Amino acid sequence: MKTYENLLNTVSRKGAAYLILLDPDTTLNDKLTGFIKHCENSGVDGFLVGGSLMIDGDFGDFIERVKASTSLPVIIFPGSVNQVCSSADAILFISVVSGRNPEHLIGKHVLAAPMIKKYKLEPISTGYIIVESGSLTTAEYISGSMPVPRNKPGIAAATALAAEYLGMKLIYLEAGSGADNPVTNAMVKAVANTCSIPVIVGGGICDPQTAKEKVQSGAKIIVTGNFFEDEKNWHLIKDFADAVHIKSAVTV
Ligand code: 1GP
Repeated sequence: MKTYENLLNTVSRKGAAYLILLDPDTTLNDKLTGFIKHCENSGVDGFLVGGSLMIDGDFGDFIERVKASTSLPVIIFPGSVNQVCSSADAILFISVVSGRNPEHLIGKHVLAAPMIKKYKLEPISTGYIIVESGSLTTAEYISGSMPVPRNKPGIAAATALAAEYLGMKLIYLEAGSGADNPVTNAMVKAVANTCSIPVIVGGGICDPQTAKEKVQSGAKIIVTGNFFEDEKNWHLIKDFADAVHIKSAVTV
């Protein structure tokens, strides 16, 4: 449970943790190491690595490149069973609890579990709630599941509570990568007030103020991906990290 406990420590010290999603299909090629160093120097707390398609290259190689570039936690955010590999620190063991597709509730897990054990990866059981965000997202399409309506926080809260009662360690409220709209503050509040496990919020967060609002609504981990695929935005990474770290801001 080392990586999970590290995350909880970060949340308790800083108020919330800020993770950057690295997608091997879209992230930066020869600029990867520079980007990771920039993230480290800007106060990012760790990296999620994963993608829905994995069209190019080798996922294991990509993880090794990331691990070689940082001492921060590197956590697999698997788009498929092929993305279970040995060199990461942990893997989000995701069940798409917003959907009713058995493959994403238990099927893929049966295939992945023996590999996770063999590689001695730390599995972090995560209830993944896909939220409708304006137009069909890759997460909705690939998982073959219906999202929670964005104006129904009660459904998200009940779903998250069920995931907690099933023993999951994190809730991930996902609007989808590149979402038109992030998950609403009302939904983040409803879920955070209902559950006692940490809530991750990601998808469509494109400015520090929005990240801060999600934390003020109760999110404990913020994830951004797409926004920093454009190098022109890199100078804002520290602003995002500072916005997420609400405790640090108060004590400085
Ligand atoms: C997607 O929540 C992550 O799974 C991040 O989304 O790429 O829109 O920041 P963005």
